[in-house]
Amino acid sequence: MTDTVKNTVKLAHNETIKTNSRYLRGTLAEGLSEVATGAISDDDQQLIKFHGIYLQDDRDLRAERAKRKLDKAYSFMARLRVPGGVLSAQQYLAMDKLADERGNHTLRLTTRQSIQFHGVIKSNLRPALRQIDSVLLDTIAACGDVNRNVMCTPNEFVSPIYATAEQTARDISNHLLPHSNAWREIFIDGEQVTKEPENEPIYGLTYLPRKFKIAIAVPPQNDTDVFAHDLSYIAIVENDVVIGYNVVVGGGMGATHGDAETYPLVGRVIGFCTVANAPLVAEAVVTTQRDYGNRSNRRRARLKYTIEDRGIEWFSAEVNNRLATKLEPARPYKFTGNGDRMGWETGVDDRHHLTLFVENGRVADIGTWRLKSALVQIAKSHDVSFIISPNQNLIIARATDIARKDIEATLADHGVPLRASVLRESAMACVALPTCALALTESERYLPSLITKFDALLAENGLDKQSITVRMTGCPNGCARPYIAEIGMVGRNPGKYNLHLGGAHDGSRVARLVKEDADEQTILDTLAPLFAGYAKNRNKDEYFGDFCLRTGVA
Ligand code: SRM
Ligand code: SF4
Repeated sequence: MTDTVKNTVKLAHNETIKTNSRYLRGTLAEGLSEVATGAISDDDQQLIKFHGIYLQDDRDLRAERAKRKLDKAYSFMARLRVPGGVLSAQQYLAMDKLADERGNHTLRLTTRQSIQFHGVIKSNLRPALRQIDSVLLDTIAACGDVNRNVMCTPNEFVSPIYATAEQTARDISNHLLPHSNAWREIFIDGEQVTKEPENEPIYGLTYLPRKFKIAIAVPPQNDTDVFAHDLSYIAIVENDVVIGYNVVVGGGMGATHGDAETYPLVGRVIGFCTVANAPLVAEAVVTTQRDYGNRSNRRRARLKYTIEDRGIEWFSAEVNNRLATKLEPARPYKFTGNGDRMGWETGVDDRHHLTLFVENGRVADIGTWRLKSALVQIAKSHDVSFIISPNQNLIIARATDIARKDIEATLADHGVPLRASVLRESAMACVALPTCALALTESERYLPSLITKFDALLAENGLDKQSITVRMTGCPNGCARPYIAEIGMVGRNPGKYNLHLGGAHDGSRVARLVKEDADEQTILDTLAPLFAGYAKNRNKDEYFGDFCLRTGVA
């Protein structure tokens, strides 16, 4: 069944690209050696994603360069595969160096616990990937029609519960890793090491119909937003031991403005599996999607639509048919929120762990705020680990009592506050302009100033300590998971956003569209009376999203 595609309608062009790619090689090696252009061919642009890389151009420069009849300012974005987001200090230092030597001098922590390097020009791409390989990291399958970076509630050093979950994330990631040797051959060794034709036991020649995403959460935190992914696992803990996971399928955020056939959905729980069985459950879900996913219309090709079209009962039965040990009935669980555990916490080994606020995941030195330099100094001075959180923050893990004091002093010396306002800490923005080819408007560069205005409104109403999730994206693809925020803003046109309200505080409900194409003033005018009403009329412990729903605003 592996290489058989069941659809009889015309296949999407990407299917032909994959079929002809010789397991993800295409003409990438030749294209990367071509010095006449900073770009690569259209088909190779699709293939290179499977290796964690995108061709981009600087959109701030597009109009000016077009006027001067110049080619676009091309560069590549590379994304790490780092399940659960865990890096050693040595690996972090190598990534920082890479950003300086080959990228745009910043590291971008992503909403899926990875790091992106922007601005890598063609001649720097292979050297950059060799630097990544030299510290035993890679970018394999960080994008493309395969399983992506597996997310997990951090952090494995705090307790054995988290350690079990992180290990499951690594096990699933390894189990679903493509077997093709193309990444090493094209970017690292520069020659074909594998003489025999490879095969992809799980994916087959045509891989998956579309991207595939997996996350694990350890309640009460739903920091990884388990309801937003193709497949997720909710850890079930008894007597301080993870006994297994509830399995969630069919979540996804992406939509297209004006296309009613595409929409965000939250996933559904279909059963429980043991820890040992988790990778096999992933294989059963992935192969079901491989065999039944839509390969003709990429907009309808995610798992959520396969389940919508065929029904959750059919899907559950199909997955169980593929499993030697069937899923058991789901176990009770409770989430309280989908943010990170901000600030310091102490683990079972008495080491200290700091979840440091990093606005929209951008690690840089800007004026007197020198986060990038501070992290380098910390990595060089202490035996710590770095863990990217599911909400674009950074955990500095395993600090001793002495290191903790020094880390605080180093951050203060570099003008880096440990914390921000409650609202800012609960906010996320996707990258958008100037690098994202799909952005319709600003996100990362705009949200910080808008949060300042929201903060002022909240303070006027005595709500400055109230946690409310706010998320913004520059287009409807939903990279910062805005549709499940309590306040979601989705880019529609330059300076205009669709305003969504009423998502649940724990990320378990899709928010409702309340205003279309709203500019900043409209958004502020909509929220000001709502915040005032919420301050006066909310029920005890009622979250803002629930209030919007109860009072009919959303
Ligand atoms: Fe995303 C495409 C950035 C998480 C849904 N996403 C893109 C691209 C690669 C644009 C492109 O295709 O040319 C963006 C690159 C921008 C840039 O310049 O860096 C991009 N996505 C990101 C990141 C960096 C946002 C961030 O600010 O952190 C996140 C990287 C995660 C990672 O490390 O792997 C990122 N993207 C997400 C998420 C959130 C998640 O997975 O938890 C989603 C919504 C969940 C989902 O997939 O349903 C998401 N990205 C998309 C989509 C819509 C997919 C769909 O089903 O329709 C696209 C467009 C596409 O695939 O065609 C997209
Ligand atoms: Fe780009 Fe849209 Fe994703 Fe933002 S949501 S990074 S604008 S694809």
